[in-house]
Amino acid sequence: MSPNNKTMLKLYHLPISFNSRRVWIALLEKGLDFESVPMKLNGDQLTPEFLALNPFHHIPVLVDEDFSLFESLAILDYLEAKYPTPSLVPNDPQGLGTVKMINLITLNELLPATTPLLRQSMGFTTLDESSQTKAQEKVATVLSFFEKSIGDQPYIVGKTLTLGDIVAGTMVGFLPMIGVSLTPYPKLSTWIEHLSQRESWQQTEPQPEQIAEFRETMQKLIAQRSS
Ligand SMILES: N[C@@H](CCC(=O)N[C@@H](CS)C(=O)NCC(=O)O)C(=O)O
Repeated sequence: MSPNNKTMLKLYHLPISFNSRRVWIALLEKGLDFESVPMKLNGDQLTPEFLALNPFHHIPVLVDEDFSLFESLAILDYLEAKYPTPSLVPNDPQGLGTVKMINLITLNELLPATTPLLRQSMGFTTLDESSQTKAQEKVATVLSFFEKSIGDQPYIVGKTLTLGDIVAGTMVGFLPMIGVSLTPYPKLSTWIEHLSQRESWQQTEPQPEQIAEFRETMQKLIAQRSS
């Protein structure tokens, strides 16, 4: 057991989900021991036991003894406050605000812009030309902003790894898999290359069979929700 960790944390997650991968990486980067509870989202998120943890039936959920929490960004804040070493947030006001901004841009701008492209790449939908262009333009706006934010630094905010790298880096690193090239963004490409050499990234890298299984599960979920 890590010296940081007196009690066993429990993470309900789906290893391929961005929303849970960011929490998983933060736990690894902090050297925290935790029990992994892999979910399939094949209905296991709708059991009374899971709904008692999260009535919105979403992973990830973190349980820390008698306390439980959902919403990945809230979980990251909790982990930082409870297990501050090593720190994953800057201690100056500008750095802290910038990390928060990067995280919110990722969730509020990049994720919605990416979703139609992801659904198309998984074969769930076919976008018309105008929707495709609109989605690509929105993604490009975020990537250009991130490219500028990195500048000549090794990480997205400063000289050390922060939650900004974990939240934005896991999503940006996935974009080539859905047909978004990072070639026009040399600084982002170097940053992703650098992040993907970390043990926490390698340990949590989605595997092709998990992607295939996820595709099938999502197809069923979409069919159920549209019927
Ligand atoms: N804003 C939430 C989003 C969580 C979320 O959407 N999780 C998806 C998987 S990526 C889920 O659990 N879906 C199951 C369902 O909708 O029933 C977070 O950041 O934790």
